[in-house]
Amino acid sequence: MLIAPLCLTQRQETHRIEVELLVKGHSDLGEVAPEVKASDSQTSVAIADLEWREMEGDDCGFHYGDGANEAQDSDFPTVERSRLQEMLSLLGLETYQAQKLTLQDSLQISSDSMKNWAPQVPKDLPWHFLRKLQALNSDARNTTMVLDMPPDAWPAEKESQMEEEMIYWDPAEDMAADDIYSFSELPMPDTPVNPLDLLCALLLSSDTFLQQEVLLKMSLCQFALPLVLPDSENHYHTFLLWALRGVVRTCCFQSPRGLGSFREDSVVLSRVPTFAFVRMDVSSNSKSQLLNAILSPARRQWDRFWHRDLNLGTNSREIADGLVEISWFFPSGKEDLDIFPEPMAFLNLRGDIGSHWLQFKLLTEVSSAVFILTDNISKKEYKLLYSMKESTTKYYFILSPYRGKRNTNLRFLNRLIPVLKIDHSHVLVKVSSTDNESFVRRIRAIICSVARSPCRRLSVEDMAHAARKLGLRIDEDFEECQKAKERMEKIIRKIKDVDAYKRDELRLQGDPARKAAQVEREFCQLPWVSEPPEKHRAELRRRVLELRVQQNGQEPTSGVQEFILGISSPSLRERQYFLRWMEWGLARLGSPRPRQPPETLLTLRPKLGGASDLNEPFWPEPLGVEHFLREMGQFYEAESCLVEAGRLPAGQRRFAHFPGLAVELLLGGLPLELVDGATLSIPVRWVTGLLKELHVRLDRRSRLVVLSALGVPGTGKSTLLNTMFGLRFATGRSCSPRGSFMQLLPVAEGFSQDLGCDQILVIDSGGLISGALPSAGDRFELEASLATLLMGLSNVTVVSLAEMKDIPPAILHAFLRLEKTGHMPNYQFVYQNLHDLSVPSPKPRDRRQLLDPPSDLGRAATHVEKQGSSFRTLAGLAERQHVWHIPALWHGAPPMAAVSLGYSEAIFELKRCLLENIRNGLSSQNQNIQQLIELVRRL
Ligand SMILES: Nc1nc2c(ncn2[C@@H]2O[C@H](COP(=O)(O)OP(=O)(O)O)[C@@H](O)[C@H]2O)c(=O)[nH]1
Ligand SMILES: [Mg+2]
Repeated sequence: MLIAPLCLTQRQETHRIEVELLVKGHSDLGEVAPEVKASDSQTSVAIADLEWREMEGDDCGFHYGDGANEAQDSDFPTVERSRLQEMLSLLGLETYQAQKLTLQDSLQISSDSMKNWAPQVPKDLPWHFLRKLQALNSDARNTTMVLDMPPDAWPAEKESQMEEEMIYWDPAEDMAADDIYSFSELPMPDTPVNPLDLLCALLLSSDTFLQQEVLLKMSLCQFALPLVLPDSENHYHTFLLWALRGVVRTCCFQSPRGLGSFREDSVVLSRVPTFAFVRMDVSSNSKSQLLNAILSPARRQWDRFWHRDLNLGTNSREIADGLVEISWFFPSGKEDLDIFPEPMAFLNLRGDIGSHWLQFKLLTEVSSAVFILTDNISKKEYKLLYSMKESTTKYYFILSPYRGKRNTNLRFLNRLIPVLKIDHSHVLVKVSSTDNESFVRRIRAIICSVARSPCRRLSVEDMAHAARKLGLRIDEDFEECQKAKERMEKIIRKIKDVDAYKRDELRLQGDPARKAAQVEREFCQLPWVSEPPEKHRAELRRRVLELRVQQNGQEPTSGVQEFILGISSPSLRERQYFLRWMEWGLARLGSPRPRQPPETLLTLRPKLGGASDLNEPFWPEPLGVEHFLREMGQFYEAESCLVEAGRLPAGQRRFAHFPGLAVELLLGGLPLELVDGATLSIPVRWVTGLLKELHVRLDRRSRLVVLSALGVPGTGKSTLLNTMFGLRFATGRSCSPRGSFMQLLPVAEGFSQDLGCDQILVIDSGGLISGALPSAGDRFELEASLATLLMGLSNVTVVSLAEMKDIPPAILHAFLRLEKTGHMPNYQFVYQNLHDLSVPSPKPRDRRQLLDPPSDLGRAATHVEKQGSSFRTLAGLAERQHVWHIPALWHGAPPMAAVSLGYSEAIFELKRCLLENIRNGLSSQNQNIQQLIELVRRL
């Protein structure tokens, strides 16, 4: 069925006639040129090229280009080449063509990290984008600059365009003559760069890891993601498979029994119906706006796809034509919110299909349906689409016909209908008088019916196969990455059952490690008991040594050896690829991973937190890279213990190089485990080894500030740290790792003098502190001592709390213990609103009364007083406290929600405050690594 407006004005009447003509199939097709002969072979590069060459012969006015063969075309128009060069130099990115921008570059702390600066010149734009994106700020795509830029920052082309405009300006036309003078004084347009150009230029200047990070952050902001990155300069378009791999989504799947379950998976793996939206020649309807409307729930417009109405005065695209973007819909399981019943993907090709034929071909091969928006279907468009006659996708047209071309449109459209095997219901007319809402509803209905029918369902991985066949470059297809993947597969193939693997292959972590940790803990607690008998000490020492001898008698198993080979590859990039592959490979082991919404987790915790068995995990720990590193740590620990005890000559050490390997990974951005999540203890020799190695590697730049986040799991600690600094702590998984992890943030050389340190060591306490009550006995003791340890190491501590919940007693306890020792980190209490915006949160003033930290402190004091601590300390603590209330993370309902601007801005303010405190030296003395090693040993 065609869209036939119900109530017709005179103008609409014209369209009605068109519609009827279309339905009846009337047309005169006499003068259509001979059909283009396509060979029987499958759609291939050669045909695409042949087709457009044939068309070139016609008097078509302009030529369809960008056939696949352009990829090899050496005399590609030089205009294109210079356009990219110009854009890169305008944005200050030309230096990153040989040596690409890396993830570590983007993490550096500099004076800019503290400023909420707005870009002033085009060269600021990439950095502005990266910083805003790192902070998950939905404003990142805004390319508005605050000041006029110097004229010499303008690209030559634009200047000449402006000159032309000045010369040919006709003052008599519609401007008074003296307006010409004011014209020359008008400020330059405030957005000289199209945001899509900025994105393309930045991605072309970034290495694959930074690309991955950019896409991950963009997905959290719910921006559409680039799928095919055009590069006209090098005549290579890149399909971004690797870059998309890191994007993980949680969504609700309807089980056959009607129960919704949450599953977490990488977006490149799920096979979902895919709908492509493309423009042919010109279209008065905006594709991106239409897509945004289709994807936005009722009354809440969210602009996933950037479109020209978003920023005022935006320039046209210079280099981003040919970009294919992808966005997904994921159901939340709440019927009233879900636009579609199942996950779907949407593709958007920027630019016209004739000039981006290769991309268009790809889309027709991977989509369940293709929507073509156009105003014109003339001979050349007819021929173009005729060549798709073998295509098996479903085509739909969205027309906004020019009056004058009505008949031509109809003629060619009617001929296309049998060619593309469609009927009149596939032709929709949208003119300015069409009611937008009902039009969007109609498209959604079409999408739903296609998805219900047996349609093509491809994953992004499948799409990459198709792209490879068409001659596109896949970002994963090079040796280092593939070698790393093979190594990962070699390890993963052997893992049939995670528990059995942990037991058989990661042997040192089992009982021996747990027992050793237990005995060492006892040993450490001895000084608290007055005058322990020397005999007891010796006995404990003997037991530890026995266990370590046992451990040291083992050999690393084949899986561990393969892992060690992977991380000791001489190529830094191969090592990094290997780690990422391992992370994903291991994450998929138990997949599809069931997941509980965060709210459920939080309510479950108090019960679990009461568990008194220290070795009983709160939830099963998934197998991760940290287990392999932990195993290495145990080998090192056992060996060092024997060397210390004189039972092994230092010359016979086999694992002395392990800390060096791990530190390389830390420097490359991998979070390293500090407190072992299985034994809930610090492997002291291993950590000391790591820090010593770090000291050597950092050379003279090793002044360190330690910043930690403490709190109950699920209160958003990791999300907070990641948003604040662009780190990679595991978040949101129902079974995230239990141990605490550290990551290193380099401070820019020019800023370290000002900040007073060269590195910031960030510690995420993970799932250590469950909120156990003092009545939980040993469990509480353990948590309190771990909290003391982490806070003792820190200069700055963020205590993350859920609104309406008390401060975990273990943390309060740690405060009191530390007060006694005289070390007190600078601390901030952060209350996180763990509900989304749809649940009204208490107003700030009410909250203050609801959550009264002093009363929490009072309660804790009652407990601590028993141990002889004074209430005065606590009162002092309460006075000096710093309390933050962070707005809800999500704007809307996950999984379709974007990070809220309020959250992002609040986190930025907190970051600024923390850095300010570090700079002002409010935190206790900044230390070097040597002192930190001392602290670890002492605490
Ligand atoms: N509604 C809401 N959810 C949050 C907030 N912060 C984190 N989350 C979600 O809560 C879950 C746990 O967050 P995570 O950072 O891993 O918490 P952690 O265990 O304390 O490190 C994740 O799914 C987050 O997306 C918040 O401020 N509001
Ligand atoms: Mg966490």
